[in-house]
Amino acid sequence: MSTGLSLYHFDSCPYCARVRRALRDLELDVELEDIHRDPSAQADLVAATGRQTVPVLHVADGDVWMPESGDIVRFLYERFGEGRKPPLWARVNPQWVLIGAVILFAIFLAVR
Ligand SMILES: N[C@@H](CCC(=O)N[C@@H](CS)C(=O)NCC(=O)O)C(=O)O
Repeated sequence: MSTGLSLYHFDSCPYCARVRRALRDLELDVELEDIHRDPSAQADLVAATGRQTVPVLHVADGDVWMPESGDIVRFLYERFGEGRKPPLWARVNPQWVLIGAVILFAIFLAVR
């Protein structure tokens, strides 16, 4: 069954990885549009959203373009999770993981 979903993303984007992991967890069949490999996907994204920032989920039903990895993950679990809540790893913003790692590294350097 087609979900009518397309994810605009690129490989090395940590916010995109968060969404791709949720897609795998929910076993959803989603069209992946890599904006670094496919100039026409990038052009479609810019035409629709006015921005090049990814991830963006396109929902064919209603022609909705949804940015923000946190909003996308919440939407996917609400629509397809059959009552499941997003797991912890899906709720944590990758930016906070990076900041936490930098702080821990700074503490390590200070006390060693
Ligand atoms: N708050 C956004 C951050 C998205 C973001 O910063 N994406 C980066 C790649 S990881 C991007 O598209 N940067 C390109 C740009 O801003 O033009 C989210 O959670 O989805």
